[in-house]
Amino acid sequence: MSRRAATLTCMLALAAAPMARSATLQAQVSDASGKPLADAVVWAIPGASHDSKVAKVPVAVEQFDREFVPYVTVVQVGTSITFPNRDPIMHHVYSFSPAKAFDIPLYTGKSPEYLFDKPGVVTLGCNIHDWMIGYIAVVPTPHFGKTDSAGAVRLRDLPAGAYDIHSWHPQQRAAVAPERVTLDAASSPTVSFRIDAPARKPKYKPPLDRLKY
Ligand SMILES: [Cu+2]
Repeated sequence: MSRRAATLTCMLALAAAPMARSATLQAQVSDASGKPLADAVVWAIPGASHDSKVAKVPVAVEQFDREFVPYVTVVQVGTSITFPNRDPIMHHVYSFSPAKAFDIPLYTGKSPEYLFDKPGVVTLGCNIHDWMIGYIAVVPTPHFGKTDSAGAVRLRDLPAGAYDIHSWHPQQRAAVAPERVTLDAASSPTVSFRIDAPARKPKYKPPLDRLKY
C-alpha cells in the first residue's frame, strides 16, 4: 500500500469510528393535510438512562425587527438562555409559563441570563409589542431538534438502544403520542409524525416608529 493510500485508509477508519457507537434518527413531521411542518420540536427519551450532561453552549433568543428570533427554541433542562435585544428600540420580555416565569423590564442590548430548570413549554411575549410571540421547549434529554421548512429533522449521535420519540408544535390542536423506536448503529430509521396544526399566521405589525418604541 502506498503511503498516501495508507493515510487515506486511516482517515476513513477515523471517520467511520463514531458510526460504530452511535445511531442517527430522522424524523419527518407533516400537518393534518400531509404538508411538511416547520418549527416542530422532536426529542428522544432513552429507555435506559445514559450519560446526558447538559451541553454548556450559549443559547440566545434575540429580538430582531420586533420579533423573537428564533420563533421556536429547544434546549435541554438545565440550560441558561439570554434574550439580547438587537433592535434600536426597547422591549419588555416576559413569560407567565409555569415551566419558567420571568420578566425583563424595558431594555436594549444584553439581558440577564435565566436558567431553564424544568421541562415544559415557555411562551415568550413583549409588553410593548402585542404581536411578538416566541416559544422555548425545555426537554429532559440532550437528544432534540427542530424541523426545517421540509418538515425534517435529524438527531445524531444517539447511543444504541430504545427511545420514545416525542413531538410538539406551537400551533398543535392536540398532543401527539410518542413513538417507540430501537436504534442501533447499522440503521438510521425515519419516524413520521402528523401534527394537526394550522399554518402560522403572522400578526399585523405596524411600521416602526422610533419615537414611540
Ligand atoms: Cu417588544
